[in-house]
Amino acid sequence: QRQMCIRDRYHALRTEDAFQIALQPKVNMQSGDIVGAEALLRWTKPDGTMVPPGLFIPIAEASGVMNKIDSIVMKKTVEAIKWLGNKGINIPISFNVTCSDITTSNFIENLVSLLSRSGIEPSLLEVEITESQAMEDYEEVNPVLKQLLSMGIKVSVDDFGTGYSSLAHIADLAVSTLKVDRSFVTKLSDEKCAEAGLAVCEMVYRLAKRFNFNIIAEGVETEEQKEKLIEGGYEFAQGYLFAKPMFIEDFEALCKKNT
Ligand code: G
Ligand code: MN
Repeated sequence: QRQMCIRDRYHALRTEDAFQIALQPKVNMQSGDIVGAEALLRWTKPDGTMVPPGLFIPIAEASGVMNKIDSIVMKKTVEAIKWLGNKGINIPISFNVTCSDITTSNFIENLVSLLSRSGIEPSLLEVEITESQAMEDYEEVNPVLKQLLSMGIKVSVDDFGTGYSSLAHIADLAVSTLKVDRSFVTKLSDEKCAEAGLAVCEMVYRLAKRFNFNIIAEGVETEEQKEKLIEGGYEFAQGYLFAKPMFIEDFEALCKKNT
């Protein structure tokens, strides 16, 4: 079974087309406007079946091809920005990186050459790194994030609130946006821990305001969560309540419908 999976994967990597990205909208909760999107990896096997990321990412990591996959996502994200731009849709699209990715010597180099070849505005590109990854190797990662910001690329901290060690560095963290972790949003509609969830969401909101970060809530699934977030001052969110990740043609249609 596992053997088969690895062989499939090599085949997929050679073709590259087996990997697609799906785009999940980021929205203004009040107006419903789509203000951005996150690119999420999808793998279609040669037989046409889709393999969920939860299954293939651990395998890719274990077999040391995660870097290759991440660079495919980066390339496809830039292609998506260009494709949407040609249709008159100019909104930032983010992709996820790991700390081992961005601290390799050629990450910035690759990105610079990709950007210049594509001709897209750097401000339409956004990098997401999890809080725990950013903090694990803070001394090495933060300078790279700073470099991205100086190139005009946006940076988001993903799963914010789960790696509390970042409080030590919050003032110097080179990022534009905090993405409040889904677990806190989920708690907002769970009567057993709604109060704790709200307290964390409010605290992160104040932190963001105090240190001039943008803020977005992830994993919003219910109206109740949305209402509480709006009450807490949140403007932007991402989650199944608004839209699931979708292929680019559907994303284009949704953007067109919303304007
Ligand atoms: O850690 P990160 O935010 O990059 O994770 C994104 C993952 O979360 C994707 O796999 C995406 O499909 C999933 N996701 C996005 N919105 C929701 C949501 O509202 N609920 C849940 N359970 N998962 C979500
Ligand atoms: Mn993410």
